[in-house]
Amino acid sequence: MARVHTPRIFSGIQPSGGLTLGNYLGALRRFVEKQGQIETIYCLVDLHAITVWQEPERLRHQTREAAAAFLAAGIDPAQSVLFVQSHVPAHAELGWMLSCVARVGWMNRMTQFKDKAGKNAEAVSLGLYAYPALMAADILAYRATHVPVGEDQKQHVELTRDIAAKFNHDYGTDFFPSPEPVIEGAATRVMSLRDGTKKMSKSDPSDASRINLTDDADAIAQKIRKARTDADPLPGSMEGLKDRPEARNLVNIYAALSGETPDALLARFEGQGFGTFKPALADLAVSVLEPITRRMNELMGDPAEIDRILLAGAEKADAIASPIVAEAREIMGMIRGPR
Ligand code: AQP
Repeated sequence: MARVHTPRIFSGIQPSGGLTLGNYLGALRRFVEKQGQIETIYCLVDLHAITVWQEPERLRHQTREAAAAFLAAGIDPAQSVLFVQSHVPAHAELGWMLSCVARVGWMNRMTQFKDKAGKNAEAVSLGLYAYPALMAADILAYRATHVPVGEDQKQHVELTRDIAAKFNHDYGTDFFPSPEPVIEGAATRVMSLRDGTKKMSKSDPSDASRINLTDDADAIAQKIRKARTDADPLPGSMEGLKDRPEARNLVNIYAALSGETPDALLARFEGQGFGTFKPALADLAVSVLEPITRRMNELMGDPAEIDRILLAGAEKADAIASPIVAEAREIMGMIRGPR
């Protein structure tokens, strides 16, 4: 009989910069919603962050700040495991083992690598290329069954399924589950405020392209006021925004923040211009984000407490992942070692 895998969520965010509204709506807020419904394991993936250059002091700051964002957004360390990837050696170890299962041809199809490497593919780090194998290890080290992510990470979760299937097939086992990407809500792909065809990203060189979770009310209002749009009034439904990516993006952000459907929102704003819509969006964004930013600032006042929470989380994560990776080693034919 095929093995039944216990439902378990794993997901992570890279501390490769300050978290954005895209990370919040596409990932963090949904991580909080899942808490209590199912076992939840959340990770600050610093080993992924170093696939591109990180100033060491900044990386430390960004990792603590990302932890503060998780806690401020509502992740409760008593209900979820919250930890830093590099604190649990199982990730790097299984990452190597799975990079021997994954095929180069599969990696070559990863669109995020192509986007990030651009014309510079020969000069980027080997880690950036191998990133999806490490991400597969992050998920499979916990035998997670569900992975809440934004749209941009769907391909990597699908690759994880391929790697799990090949491992299971090659070794004649059903050891790893086939994890499902969970992509839900109105904001699975929040776009840049400067270019509606580009994803909002923490590493975009333009700060005006994104709302940071550390931005104050004035900065949020100013970025929304200056967000690129067009001069046309809003239509009565999303159908009318097919060729207006910037307008569509702002409507999706509003809907995700207010919990309405985009169509219901447009029914309210039909015929109005961005002169009316943008201030309403700014007020809404500030009302949702300000309490989170305030709490983040309070938490950042006590970094030792953040470190304590993360170390306690790492112990719990290690207790789950380490025996799973030991068993995977044995399946692969390695002699049982000290761990
Ligand atoms: N713009 C976005 N809209 C919706 N979801 C998003 N996510 C990221 N950007 C958006 C989701 O956030 C989670 C964490 O992402 P990540 O930190 O692992 O890396 P990323 O996807 O590459 O995000 P960034 O902000 O663009 O980081 P950099 O600039 O460092 O590459 C994922 O679930 C992601 O889908």
